[in-house]
Amino acid sequence: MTHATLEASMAADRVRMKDGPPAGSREARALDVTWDDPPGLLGWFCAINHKTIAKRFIVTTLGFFAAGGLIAAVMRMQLSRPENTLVGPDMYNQLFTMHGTTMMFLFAVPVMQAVAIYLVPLMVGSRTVAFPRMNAFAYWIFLFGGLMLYAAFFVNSGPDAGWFAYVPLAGPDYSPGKRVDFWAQMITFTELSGLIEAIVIIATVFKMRAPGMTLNRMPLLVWSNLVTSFMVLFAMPAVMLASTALILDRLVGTHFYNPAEGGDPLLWQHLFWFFGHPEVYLIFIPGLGFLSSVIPTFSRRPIYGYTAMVLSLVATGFLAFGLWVHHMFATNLPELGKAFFTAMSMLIAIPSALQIFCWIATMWTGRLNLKTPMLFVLAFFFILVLGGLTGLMLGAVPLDLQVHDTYFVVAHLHYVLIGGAVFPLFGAFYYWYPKIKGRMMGEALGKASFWLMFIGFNAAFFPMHWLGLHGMPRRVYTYQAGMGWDGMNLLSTLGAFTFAAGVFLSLVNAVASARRGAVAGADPWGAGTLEWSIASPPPPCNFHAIPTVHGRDPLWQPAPGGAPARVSGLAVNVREVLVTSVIDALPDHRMTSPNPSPWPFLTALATTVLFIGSIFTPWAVVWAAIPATIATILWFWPKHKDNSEDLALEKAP
Ligand code: HEM
Ligand SMILES: [Cu+2]
Repeated sequence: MTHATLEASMAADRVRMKDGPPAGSREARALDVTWDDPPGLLGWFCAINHKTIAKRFIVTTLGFFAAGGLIAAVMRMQLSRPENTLVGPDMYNQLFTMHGTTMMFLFAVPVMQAVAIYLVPLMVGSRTVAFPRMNAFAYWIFLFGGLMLYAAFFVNSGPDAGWFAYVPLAGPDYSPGKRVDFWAQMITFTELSGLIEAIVIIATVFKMRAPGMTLNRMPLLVWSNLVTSFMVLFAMPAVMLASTALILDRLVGTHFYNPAEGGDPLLWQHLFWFFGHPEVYLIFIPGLGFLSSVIPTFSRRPIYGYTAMVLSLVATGFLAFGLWVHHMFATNLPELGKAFFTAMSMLIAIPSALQIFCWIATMWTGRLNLKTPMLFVLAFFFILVLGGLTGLMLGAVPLDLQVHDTYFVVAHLHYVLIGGAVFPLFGAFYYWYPKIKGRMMGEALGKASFWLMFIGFNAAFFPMHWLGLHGMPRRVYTYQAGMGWDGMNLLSTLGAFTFAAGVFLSLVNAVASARRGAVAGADPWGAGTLEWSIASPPPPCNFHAIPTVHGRDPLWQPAPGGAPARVSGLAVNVREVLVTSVIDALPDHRMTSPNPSPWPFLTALATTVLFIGSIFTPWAVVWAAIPATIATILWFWPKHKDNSEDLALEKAP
């Protein structure tokens, strides 16, 4: 049956066709047509399927990872020997600012959200995310915000005040020109995207879970994304407020950060780190979720200590907001306050340690299967424990004052970020690639890539501890010969290139496997969560029949005799979804999910014009608000077809 005849027969049936159909049947085909993105170039801009958006999002964030990595390579080349002249001080300032900003704002947090947008609906047994159009909008503004930053960089207007943009350095007096304005607007922009994605994820997790998936049966990865999303809701507004106040100081002469007029530069640091410290956990907690998905599968047993794991995820989320002052020990704050923040910084080690013990218990009592995803996950233990130890050291005021702004800190932050996020993320790619692409990634290449990354990483960053303890400051474009720093710097550069070679090998692996990898079945690893119950790659509607859930690992605990294994009764030729209750996931009501639309894209375009224009004149906010408003109204304009579908569904056919 062709698309056209199928659509015609669907229209004739109105909404009488119901789902729960066997794969390959006419109903199943109809579901795919209903949920697929529209074809053609125009359809490309209208796409709202969560998997389409997530794939674009993942590719975009990985593109930024590559860009940030290239910048790091240039920095490491510059630092490989003393008194090098590859780049000058001005360029170097832009480089480390662009590197930090790219990695933190354009790669690490968004990539985790992007993966969540792909996986969460599959793991909770839903056909889509809540608010699919908002989801598409969030992707477009993220893309435009990131491109705006790089456009500025390529015309030599790259921001140069550090990824933390401390005032007064970033203020109007010390940073004239447009460089910091681009930074501030890009921050507001990407964080807006982050906020929207957080809301999309929270609503999906709370209301779209398959019947039976009570909160205490939810996969740990879904829990970790839920905790992360709540943290985003509290952390992002702080930095958006800070960057908006910054651009107001710079553009229209307000005095938020100007002490001469009653402002306070320390306000910047408080707002920034109130966001900046939790941000590290926004990167790290989804990483924990990846571990909790991969470890049970490759230990061939359910996770040990599920409840303890959930509670410690939640505890980590809360505690993360009580530590921000450990980034400000070198400022003139009261000593008692600093002592409190030292204690809090130590405290957060407890829930992390608890998780580590649970994973070890899982592996210990299971049967280990050392495939590539597992290797990346095991690297986490080694790297993160080292990073955690130096973190505890830095959390203590006296040591922090000693090594403040030296390479010791650079070593620490990379151990935590790369150990806590990049290695688990690569493990996750190897693990879910067969689901996304329908083919396996090469094991041999994967292992080679892993070892290059692991050895290269340690060679690149371990020496930095030593350099920091021997006094090498961070954020300097060069250093004099005869300081004794040459050898370690050269080693670090060689290590960085080895690491990059490992990353490149994984890229080659991914591209090659997309065509030539072994065909993966629905569940190549023998895993227990719902996404493995459907075809690889998943059909546009995810689940031809919405499953019901009877345990924590649904595929390992199938429906007991007599219990229903799936839901039926949803229409197949309308985007109808089942909404369930928050705690027990009992069926609540049916709802139609929005159809594809070009307006999220066009609204994002109008918003971008507003933001870029406002870098040059405050009037842009006024004028560009007009197209933005029109686009938003058209986005929500009711369509005759949608209305008649809703009405037809209300009359039970
Ligand atoms: C191949 C991998 C990487 C290399 C070789 C590398 C290298 C560097 C170097 C040399 C610096 C210090 C710049 C200076 O103080 O002079 C730096 C800073 C930094 N890196 Fe990386 N990095 C890598 C990956 C990452 C990743 C994955 C992240 C985050 C997820 C990250 C986040 C940061 C941050 C936040 C800074 C501080 C920037 C600043 O001081 O403004 N890096 N990196
Ligand atoms: Cu911190």
